[in-house]
Amino acid sequence: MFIEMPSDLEAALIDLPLPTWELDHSFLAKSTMERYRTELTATPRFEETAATLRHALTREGGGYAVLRLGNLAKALGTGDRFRRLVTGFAAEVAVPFSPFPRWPLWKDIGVKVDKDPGKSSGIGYNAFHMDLVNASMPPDYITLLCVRPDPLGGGFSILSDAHAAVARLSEDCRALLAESVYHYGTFFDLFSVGEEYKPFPILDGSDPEEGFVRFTAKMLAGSELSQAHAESAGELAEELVRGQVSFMLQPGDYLIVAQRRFLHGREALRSGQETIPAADRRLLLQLFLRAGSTGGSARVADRCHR
Ligand SMILES: O=C(O)CCC(=O)C(=O)O
Ligand SMILES: [Fe+2]
Repeated sequence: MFIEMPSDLEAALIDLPLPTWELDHSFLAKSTMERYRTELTATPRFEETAATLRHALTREGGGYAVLRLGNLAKALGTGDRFRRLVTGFAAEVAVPFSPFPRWPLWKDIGVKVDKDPGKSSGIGYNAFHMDLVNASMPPDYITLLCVRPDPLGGGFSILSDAHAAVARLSEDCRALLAESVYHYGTFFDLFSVGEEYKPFPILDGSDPEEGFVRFTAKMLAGSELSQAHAESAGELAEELVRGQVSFMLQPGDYLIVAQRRFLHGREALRSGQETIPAADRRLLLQLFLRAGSTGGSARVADRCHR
């Protein structure tokens, strides 16, 4: 789901001076949320665009969207002014926050040639996963803002409807995925995502539509799961790939993914990354959102107005 910006909105946003944001612990401050909302709703067609965005994320079968902000990025650069506008759009969906004490809201995901290739800023295939899978309260939304795609042409984003993939599995397989035997990664120094969850069930059965499919294909490698549990997780990984969509994020594209609906990943970057200066390599900025009362009430308002 790609959402183009109306040109009169684009023009108004280029001239809109949003103030620096403030944080309240790890969350975007309520005063900033309100100020941004007041400024943004005064621009032409903003509310309609924000409603389209929320609808793409919450409609049946939906769960991700790409806001095309390339013209704004071109006009404003990708520094603070642009990031404030994008933060304003994010705040129309849910409350922006930073689980990493070291990073103020937006976190860089660059390219490191010597890192584990399958991980966040690695150069390889980043298999289907949800972010912060081993937290008791993972972020409701993950968002990725593309500053620069891979200049060599790799790094397609991949997405798959997690509940649709689960629905294609056998009942026996689903029963194994509902057992609390899975685990992944380490957990320390994280804000506002609850506690470490270990071991966890992939399917928690509480709400088949809205619950997390707590999965990362990365947990399949080298974990001491029983063969039956490992095979079930492997089948889910295969179904996710079978149902995947993929696309290349362009400069200024802003991808938002509802983690309760879709899992995400990345195709490998093209080989030859070490020949590209670090400053010219692919660069994404990551921001997480928590569906709090603001996002929730905004969504209820949408429904009433439609
Ligand atoms: O590089 C990408 O496109 C995705 C990165 C990612 O999923 C992550 O850092 O968790
Ligand atoms: Fe991720």
